[in-house]
Amino acid sequence: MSKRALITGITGQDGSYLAEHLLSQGYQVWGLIRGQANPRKTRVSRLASELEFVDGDLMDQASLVSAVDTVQPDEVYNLGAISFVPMSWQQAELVTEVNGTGVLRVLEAIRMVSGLSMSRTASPNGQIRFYQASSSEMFGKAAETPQRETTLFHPRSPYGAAKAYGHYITRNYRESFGMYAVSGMLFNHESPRRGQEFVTRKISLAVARIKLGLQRDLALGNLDAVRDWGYAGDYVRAMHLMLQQGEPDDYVIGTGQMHSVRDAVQIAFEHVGLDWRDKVVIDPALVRPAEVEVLCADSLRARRLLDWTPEVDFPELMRMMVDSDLEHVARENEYGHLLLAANW
Ligand code: NDP
Ligand code: GDR
Repeated sequence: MSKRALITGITGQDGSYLAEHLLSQGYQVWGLIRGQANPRKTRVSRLASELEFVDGDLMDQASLVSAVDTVQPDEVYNLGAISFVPMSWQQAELVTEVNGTGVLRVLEAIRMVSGLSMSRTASPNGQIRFYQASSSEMFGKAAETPQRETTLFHPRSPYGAAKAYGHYITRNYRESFGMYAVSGMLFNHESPRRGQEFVTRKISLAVARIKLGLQRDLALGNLDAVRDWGYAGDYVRAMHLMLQQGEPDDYVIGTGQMHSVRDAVQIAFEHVGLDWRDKVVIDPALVRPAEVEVLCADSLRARRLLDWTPEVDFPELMRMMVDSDLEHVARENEYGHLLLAANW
């Protein structure tokens, strides 16, 4: 019998790649959809014949219990979140509710549907396995680089602090109720499906528009920020592998390669034969109140124990995103803005 997976955050970048990966592995996949007529549902429309949907919201406990009860999943992947870090200073309470308490609500839904309590903990077989989308933002201003599973957290945003809560409560439910509950501490991962507010996609889209004469320049914040950027398609394989192990545990996932925002800009502009220095302007309003300067993963443990390796490197990833946006922008220019809005 094929396994059943429930994914929160199905309309996001990772949700779509994970759904594709699980379907290719023979899973039956359900996506949690929130809101009335969520317009982002169209983003997974090309999978519509294979995917199933169930209503629910990370803000609403009863809807999560109902979703888990309806789907009776073998695996739950909690990818739903407000994922844009700057928004977490503007709506700190909401971000804490969705990204922090929301994790607790999914764990509680699994606990209730599985009938677990302080006197009845999970047996190793037949239990619902849970994946939490933890983040390198929890490391923040880390005391060591690269960061590994044992590196202390020092979150620099309400987003990072909420993710740290989600991380700890996942571990706590593992230890309290014997649940197979794990966190993937994933470093930045990108793709042509990345939201347009994130820096790599903002760059690839601007480069395409500038190349096609539709935009004059690109405003950015801190060009010195350094990240370990990988490809989302590689990272969803790691999520799945984490739920296939004998014992539940948390893993750091990244490439181990560091690049600055300036590097990203340079690679993208060079790819279309332009000099970035003529096109990039600095907007101080885009600099964050507390920046995460450097992140780099030591994912040796995942490579060894999960047998996971990333396949796409950063220059290749940036070029892939620029090529994809050149196509989208050309079509947008021809047919109007609707196409780019539904760009994947
Ligand atoms: P996206 O921003 O692309 O997607 C976020 C998803 O969360 C959307 O499907 C959105 O659905 C959903 N969502 C938002 N609020 C709620 C809610 N109240 N209830 C249910 N669903 C909700 O994120 P990514 O795909 O990039 O990231 C996936 C997860 O991984 C996130 O938790 C993110 O924080 C985490 N992460 C991401 C990294 C990255 O580099 N991409 C790195 C490390 C962690 P809707 O259509 O309803 O808005
Ligand atoms: P991040 O990704 O905050 O690391 O979170 P983002 O792409 O937004 O920023 C990366 C770095 O680039 C700098 N930067 C800019 N960022 C944006 N968005 N726009 C700009 O104009 C700009 N100029 C410079 C930022 O200051 C930052 O240092 C992502 C999200 O996916 C999170 O959900 C996830 O948890 C982490 O990655 C790991």
